Amino acid sequence: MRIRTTVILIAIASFLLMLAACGRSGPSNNEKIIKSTKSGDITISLSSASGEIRSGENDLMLSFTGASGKPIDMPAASLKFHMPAMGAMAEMNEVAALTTTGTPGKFQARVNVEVAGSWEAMISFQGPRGTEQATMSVNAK
Ligand SMILES: [Cu+2]
Repeated sequence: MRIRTTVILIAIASFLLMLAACGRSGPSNNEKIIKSTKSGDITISLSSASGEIRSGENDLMLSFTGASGKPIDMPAASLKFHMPAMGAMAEMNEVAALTTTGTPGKFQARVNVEVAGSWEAMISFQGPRGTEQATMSVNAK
């Protein structure tokens, strides 16, 4: 009886340890895709914890993945949000500050989106064909 209890306790303890380890390694699990687009075999995704872009300061993720969905090395990338001139409103360009993360092809993007509305997310990166550009329309709330 005592031995069996000990064995069960060890089993429970290892299970909890395993859960804790998995939880720690997976902060990317609470990322929601805002938008993605493809350039050749490369998928470019913008994501955030809320899955939204809001007017004001944003902490986003910019990810480049290969055909198989695996992270790919991305030596250089840039991201800016562009809104064309509308009426009396001059065009706006908000450049995101990108920092690398522990995952290849994944950057943390901090950007101040001045106003709510439709923006063009303009991405430039070093692809297999040299410098490539991609754009996606996003909506800031
Ligand atoms: Cu505008």
